[in-house]
Amino acid sequence: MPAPPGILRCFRCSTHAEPLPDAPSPPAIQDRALVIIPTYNEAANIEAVLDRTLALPERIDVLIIDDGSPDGTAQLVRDKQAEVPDRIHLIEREGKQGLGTAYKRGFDFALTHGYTYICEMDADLSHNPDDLLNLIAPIRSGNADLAIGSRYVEGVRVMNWPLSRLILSYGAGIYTRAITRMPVMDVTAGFKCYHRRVLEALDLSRVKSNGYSFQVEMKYRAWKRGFRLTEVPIVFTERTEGQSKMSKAIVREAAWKVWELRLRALLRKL
Ligand SMILES: Nc1nc2c(ncn2[C@@H]2O[C@H](COP(=O)(O)OP(=O)(O)OP(=O)(O)O)[C@@H](O)[C@H]2O)c(=O)[nH]1
Ligand SMILES: [Mg+2]
Repeated sequence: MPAPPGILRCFRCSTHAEPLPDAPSPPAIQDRALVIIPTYNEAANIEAVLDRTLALPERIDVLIIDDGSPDGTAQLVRDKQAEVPDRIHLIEREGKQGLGTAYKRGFDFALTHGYTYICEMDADLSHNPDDLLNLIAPIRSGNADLAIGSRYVEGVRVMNWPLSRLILSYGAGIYTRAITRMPVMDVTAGFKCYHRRVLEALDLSRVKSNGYSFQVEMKYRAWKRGFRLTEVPIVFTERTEGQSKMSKAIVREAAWKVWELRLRALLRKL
């Protein structure tokens, strides 16, 4: 039988193989966690987010993906990086390119650097860094492959949102569940933890959505591939500093994307 790529038949005998001396070595997979935080103009929040995450009782490394924030977010990250260089990573991109491409860049980094638990979190403190431990726990124990920090299990847990925003978000869940049958209450949630096997299994080049629909699409693709999703209750607090990047275009993208995903699944072209 021919040796798999990167493997050479042993020259001493024909029964066992040894690695090619110059074959690229796979990333060392360790029991390590990374939280990916995309930022655009989060100077008012980023230091607190970093401090609180790095102070957690379990080690979670941080990757910031900053899109050239004019308010100097990246410089604040670099300053903090000088204090704790081994825990903070920073990727700077030119210009605002959207959440979806930021996360895909982050996933790529996490996989090539051997992280096992790969989380997503916003930088505006709507997501409480303390909850990261509750998101990682079911993945580490093997009870789930993707944990979702959910505003809509065990009641509704959203602080300081106008009713219109709550109706939009909760309504998005009803709409998405009706079309896709995906059994998730908080479909647009962006506070999550993946086991690396989920990201390795999904073909991320097929994920084209960029706003809220990125969050819906990733959950849908993971669920369709048979991965186990679990919702962990969290309290979500509206940002008090900085500005929201929510727009009508983001809502429109999410509304039609759900139909596209369902149709692709039916045609087996997901
Ligand atoms: N790198 C990068 N980060 C972004 C971009 N757009 C938003 N973000 C970040 O993504 C996270 C979520 O964005 P928010 O503006 O809080 O959007 P939201 O949470 O949907 O809206 P609010 O609830 O109104 O705050 C924050 O950490 C933002 O700084 C982008 O284009 N590029
Ligand atoms: Mg926010």
